Amino acid sequence: IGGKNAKDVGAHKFWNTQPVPHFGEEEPTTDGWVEAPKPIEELRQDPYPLPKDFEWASVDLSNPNQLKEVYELLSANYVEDDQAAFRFQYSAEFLKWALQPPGYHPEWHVAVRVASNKKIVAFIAAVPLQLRVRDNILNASEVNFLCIHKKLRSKRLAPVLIKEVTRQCNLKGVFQALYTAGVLLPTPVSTCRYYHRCLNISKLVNIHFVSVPQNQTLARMIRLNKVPEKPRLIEPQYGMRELEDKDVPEVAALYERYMKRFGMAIHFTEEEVRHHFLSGRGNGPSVKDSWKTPREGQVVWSYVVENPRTHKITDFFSFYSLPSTVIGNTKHNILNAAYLMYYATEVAFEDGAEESGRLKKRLEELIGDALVIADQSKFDVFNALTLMDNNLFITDLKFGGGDGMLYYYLYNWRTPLLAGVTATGDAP
Ligand code: NHW
Repeated sequence: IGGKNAKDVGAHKFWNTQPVPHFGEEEPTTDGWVEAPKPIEELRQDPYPLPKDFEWASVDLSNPNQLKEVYELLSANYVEDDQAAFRFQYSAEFLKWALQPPGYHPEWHVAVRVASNKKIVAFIAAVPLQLRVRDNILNASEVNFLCIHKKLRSKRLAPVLIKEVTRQCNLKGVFQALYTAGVLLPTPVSTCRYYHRCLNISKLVNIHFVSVPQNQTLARMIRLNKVPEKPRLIEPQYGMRELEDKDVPEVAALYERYMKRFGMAIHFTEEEVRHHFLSGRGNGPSVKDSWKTPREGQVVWSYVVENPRTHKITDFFSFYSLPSTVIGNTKHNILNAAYLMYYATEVAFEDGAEESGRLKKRLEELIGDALVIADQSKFDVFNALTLMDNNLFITDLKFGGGDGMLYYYLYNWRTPLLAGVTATGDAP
């Protein structure tokens, strides 16, 4: 910590006041809070003051009108890439899925409205989770969807939103949080790079997501990136199929066991596994050949491999849909992107599986099939970060390194830099 960032010391007026490790400090050697938790009666009871003309509101995402208001704020004002060519376009279904997990608190969905016309101009959200950081299980929150309307930028409103959501978390006895950002702040616990597996080459070239390398032609690029039409493991002798409700206990156990491989992981109860892997799947029953036709409003794709002989679940993988608006392209206005979520395989627990390359081979089979399913579901690109075991398959499955980084942060928790989370992530 420090080093290259030493120039930033003192530059973060807001973050310098917060219980996070600051740039220039020694890297922590032990784990623990920065600021002790406070008893509830010592906490600030009133919301932080907002500039005049604005007021706080908690958003009820079960109310379709309010959900739409948040969706519209984010569609027009949320994260863009450095060139302002793409902007995340989370769907309303996605927002409900991400922000209403088991045990969510409506008070943690914080909006700022214009007092006169009630228009939502800023938003920040937190959801509860149990986070394991090395050997500690933290009763924490995950903060996301911080967004301020473009017309209200650079007015120091973000610190007020962050302080207010912190206050709401504290009021429920939560004093630690996990958050990620594409920008470098004090101080990441881990750093990941985005990797992209191009599927719809001609569209990706047309919208300037990628370009044809000088020594190549478009036709050759298309040929090189072609994926099979049918997932391999879907053949009955392998036993891959869509996740079903009855699999939840086994998948939860396999997830838990696999995630022990990494220094930091979210702990999921069975109810949470059901929510994150099943409930985001949209309407309609499980259909035969579902891998060819997404359901309406489908946010998440989850598949398991059931050993046809023992009927045990041996593997699973999942990915979610997060489209981006293509800014200023006349032919295409949406980039359909799939993002790799969680996966696990029993192969990881076999002796010597890593050294012998068996784990790599199995992950290539699983994620290779995820690519096929995503391609059949008309995704243009499949994204993954340099975390978990992703470095074992990204190169051979033809992912390419992007320019985007994702920094992982903990609020009010010190821990030495986490290597487990970034398999091949470059240090900042
Ligand atoms: S990252 C996505 C963030 N959102 C966007 O990028 C959307 C487009 N941009 C905007 O809407 C995923 C605005 O530019 C935002 C900043 C709102 C980003 N995280 O109001 P000012 C998340 O949602 C600091 C944290 O003038 P603005 C995670 C910045 O460093 N801090 O700026 C969210 C500066 O502080 P400094 C960020 O451009 C995690 C101050 O804000 C930040 O009008 C939140 C400037 O404020 C970011 N992404 O609005 C933390 N971007 O000290 C949760 C800028 O450097 C912490 N800043 O002077 C945990 C809380 C819960 C604890 C529970 C115990």
